[in-house]
Parts: sequence; structure tokens; C-alpha cells
Amino acid sequence: MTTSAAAGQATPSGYRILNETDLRLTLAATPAVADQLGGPAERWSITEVGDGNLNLVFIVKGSSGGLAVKQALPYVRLVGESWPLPLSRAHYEHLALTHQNRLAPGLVPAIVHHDAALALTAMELLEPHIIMRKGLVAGTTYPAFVDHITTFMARTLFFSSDLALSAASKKEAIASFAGNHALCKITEDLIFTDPYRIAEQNRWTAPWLDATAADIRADLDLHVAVSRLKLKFLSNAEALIHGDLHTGSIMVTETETKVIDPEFAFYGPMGFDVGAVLANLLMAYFASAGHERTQGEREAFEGWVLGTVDQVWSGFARKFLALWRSEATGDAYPLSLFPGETGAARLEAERQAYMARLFQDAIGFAAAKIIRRIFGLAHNIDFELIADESRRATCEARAVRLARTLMVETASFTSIEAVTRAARELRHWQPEF
Ligand code: SR1
Ligand code: MG
Repeated sequence: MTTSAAAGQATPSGYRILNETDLRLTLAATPAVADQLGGPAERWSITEVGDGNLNLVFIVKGSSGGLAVKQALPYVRLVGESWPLPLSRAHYEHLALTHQNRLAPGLVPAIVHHDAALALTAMELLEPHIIMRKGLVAGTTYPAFVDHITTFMARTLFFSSDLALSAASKKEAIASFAGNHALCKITEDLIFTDPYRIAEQNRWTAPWLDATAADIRADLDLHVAVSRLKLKFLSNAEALIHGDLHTGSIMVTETETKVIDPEFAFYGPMGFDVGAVLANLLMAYFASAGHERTQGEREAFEGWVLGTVDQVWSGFARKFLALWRSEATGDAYPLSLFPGETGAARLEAERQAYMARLFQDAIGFAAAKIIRRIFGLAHNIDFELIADESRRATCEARAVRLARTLMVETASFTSIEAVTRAARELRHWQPEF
């Protein structure tokens, strides 16, 4: 294995797409894996369960335990072989998981084995966890989620930023993820560009949202706003971000939260991760009306979701600021420039200003994340599982209306309560189709 192949710069020579037989033999030949599964390999059960857009995911169970085994395909699974995608994403995912496990222990799955040539990673099997998005569609609340996700974001973002790292190590760290540009390009196109222009892969709930889709393609204020966000995504290497932190990348139980799938990781703007969590909660909120069987049935759930939006931002900001006050070992904001009580007060004011800017970034990115799920290629089951299309379009139109305001009038939202208030006001708005 050459270094470049190990880093995913070329298709490793041993790569092949694994079928069940091949996977069984491969895992049986890996002692760390075989020991964890236990019993004879012929008895292991192997089921391919991947329902994401990119990869194969196998659940493998033996007599003493189970594993989740993820293999990258050389193309986008959702679209097929016509859209090639580098296997190197498995390398970046492995690297990111390793970092995240160090920075936020217990909040990502433990890695048992990584095979660079096969673009394959065997991880702790998360049972009885479910994909959070599925739980939200069912109207389930998760009491431990806020504490866990805010810890995950505060710690992974703070400790990979210039607030915690020396300039040299930050630059080295940026370089180690710089090759993940094909995954970044997916985001640049599918989130920040395609929904705002005619693109072959766009789709929406037609004909109800045809006029809204056309409005979005003609809305130059929106195009300026999304282009500013895209520029931040392209150029702002603030911290190691997960890069795809939606509720399909989070597995939960009532007491545990695990962040999975960081294959889009790179050094980018922190607000992109925070915005992803906020956006997906807001979409769960708006989709909820489409899942209720009787009016008001999901009121308590919807209250919980909006409360969670509030607490995700406030909890994240509180934890991030606490880390900044106690663990600022980086080259940014040298303490020698802020001497004495006056200096300390000025630095604290600057921290608050920094968080206000980060909040604006987060709600702008949240808006972009909402619009892409309603008009772009990759939709989410929050809305897609609403079988009645007119009802689905109503829920989506409410979410889009909030997203447009968040993106174009970002500065008018100075608190998270303003965001949840605006969402609540749109809950019963009836769009005219
Ligand atoms: C072609 S990949 C589409 C989407 O799936 C991933 O989960 C990312 O969100 C990406 O944008
Ligand atoms: Mg994913």
C-alpha cells in the first residue's frame, strides 16, 4: 500500500465491492473482528442494511457480538455508477472518527478495524439505537439528546479550532483533510447551487411547489445570500466539521447519542454543523403536522422539538464559551493582548460577539439545509413519508418560508427564540397552491 493509496488518493489495488461471501472470508481473516464476533464464521449472520445515499452497510452478528461494517462504493449509491465518487472518503471518515472519539469520547461509534484497500471500516454495532430521523418521524422525544449533541459540537469544533490549536498544528490538520474535496463538492453543488437553478437532479413535490421552485430560481436576494454562505463553506477553515450532521447521521436511544458517518469531514465553518442540527430539527417540526392522525395529536412532540432547537443553540454556545474561557491554548486571541480586568472584560465581550457571528452563520446554513431537502436531489423521510402529497407540500412550504426569511433576513434574528417563534407562527400557515 502506497502512502497516497492509504490516504485515499488512488483506488487501492485490492479494492473490490464485497458480497456476503467475500465479506465473511475477509472478516474471518481479521483476528480483532473475528474475536469480537465469536463462533465459527459460517454461522455469522450478515445483512446489508445501508439506506444512505453513498455506501454499503452490513450488520454482522456472531455468537459473542455484532459489528456494523461500512464499505465505500466507487460511486454514489443513490444515483449509480454514472456518478463516480472517490473511495478516499472511507479514509477521511476513519480519520474524523478517530479525532472525534478523542475529542468527544463516547459520542461516536468505536472503531474495531479499518481496511484502507477495501475502503472498509468495522465499528461497534449500535443496538438498540435507531437513526434519530426515524424516531422523530414516529414522534419520539429524546431527553438526553441536547446534552450529548451540544457536547459533541462544542468539543469537536472548539478543540480543532485556532482557539485551541497552535497555528502550525491547525495548518497540518487542515492539510490532512484537504483531499476530501470531492465530498465537499457534493455539498457545494447540491446544497449551495443546484436548488437555485435548473438542475437535472432537482426534484420537489410537484405540482404544488412548482411556483415556489420557480420563485427560488428567480430570487436574486436569495442567490446573494446562498452565495455568501457558499463562500464561507469554501474558504472558512475554522474547525474540523462533521460536514453532514443531519438527523440521519445521529443514532439515539433514550439515554445515548452517537454521531455516525463523518465522511464529509473537513476543515470548514463551524456554523455548518450547528446549522445542520438546527435545520433537521426544524424540518422534523414542520413535517410533524403531516404525520398526525388527529389534530393536535403531536403537540407535545412539536413543543419538545422547538424546545430542543432552543437548547441546542444555547447549550452549544454555553459549552463552547466555557471551553474558550478555560482551555484557550491556541494562537488566536493571545491573552497578552488583553491584560488586567479591562482586558479580560474586552475579551469576554469579543467572545460574545464571536458567538453572535457564529449564530448568524448557523441559521444561514440551516436555511440552506432546509431548501436543499425540498428542492434538491437528496430529500429526507421527514417529508417524504407524508403520503398525501398536498399535505406534504403544505409542510414543506412552511419550512421553505422560514428558510427564505432566515437566509435573506439573517441579521434580524438575534436570538434562537426569534427563530423558534417564527417557526411556531408558520405552523398553521396555509400556503396557496
Ligand atoms: C449524492 S449524496 C447526497 C447527500 O447524501 C449525504 O448524506 C449528503 O447529505 C449529501 O449531500
Ligand atoms: Mg451519511
